Amino acid sequence: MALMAQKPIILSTWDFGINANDAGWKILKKGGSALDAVQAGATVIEDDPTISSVGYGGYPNENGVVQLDAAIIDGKTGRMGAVAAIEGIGNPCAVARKILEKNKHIFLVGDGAKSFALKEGFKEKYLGTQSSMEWYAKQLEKRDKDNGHDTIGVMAQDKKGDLAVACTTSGVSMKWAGRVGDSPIIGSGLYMDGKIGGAVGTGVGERAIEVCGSFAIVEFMRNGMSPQNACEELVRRVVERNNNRPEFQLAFIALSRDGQIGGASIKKGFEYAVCDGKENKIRPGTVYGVDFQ
Ligand code: SD4
Repeated sequence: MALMAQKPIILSTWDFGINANDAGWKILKKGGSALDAVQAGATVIEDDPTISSVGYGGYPNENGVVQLDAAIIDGKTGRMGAVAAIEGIGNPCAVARKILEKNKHIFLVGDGAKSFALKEGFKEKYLGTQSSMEWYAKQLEKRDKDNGHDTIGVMAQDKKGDLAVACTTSGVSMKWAGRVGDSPIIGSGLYMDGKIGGAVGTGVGERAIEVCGSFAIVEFMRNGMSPQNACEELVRRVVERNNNRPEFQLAFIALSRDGQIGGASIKKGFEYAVCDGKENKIRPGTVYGVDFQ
């Protein structure tokens, strides 16, 4: 059953989505824009060193270097910005927002993204923490066994009814240097059409890229599906594409222009936080694949 929501609303992936929603809600309740709200939600998670999959303290790649991916889309103007494999900048979502504002390019990667950020006044920062580097040292001994991932994806609708989406991540842990996941790829990790709604994903990005996951969900909604049904349909497609035996997690949440929300995942354990001002609460996504754990 589709879950109805009221304007304004903000929803974010995983349990730490509660903190992202709190930060975004401060903006929404004052009549601020969905775009500012989703950026604020992403930023608070990037800045938290205890969240090991996003921003400062995020999972390093196989060389022990933190390379971050982020993107943001404004449903009101249709503008977007994204960065991938950016090093030494703790707030990649804010860099993506700058790109959106310049409205010349959409996607900057690696060194170019970093130089752009420095030119725009962002400060260089070492993104490792004691605990992330201890974790890395342990991973070197058991390479390929761990596949940690937990992207923050935030979507909001403001009082005026405008929509926005952002996501930010350090990507899958121990990824190859230069690997780009779904999170900064428009249409894969996130998508927003201001007239229809948006979607944002989390999990193993390669599997989301293969199906243009977020774009597909928005197209399902355009064709009349509720956000919940659209997320489930996409998850079903991914399950089928992987011989009906996926051993990875992939999850999406969606928000429609008329304020409905939904969320679905392949495996158990996915949850998302929804804040409508009355409460900021965790909900489980529906599960469509087989749980192998
Ligand atoms: C990626 N999708 O880089 C991201 C990682 C992630 O929840 O979501 N984690 O593939």
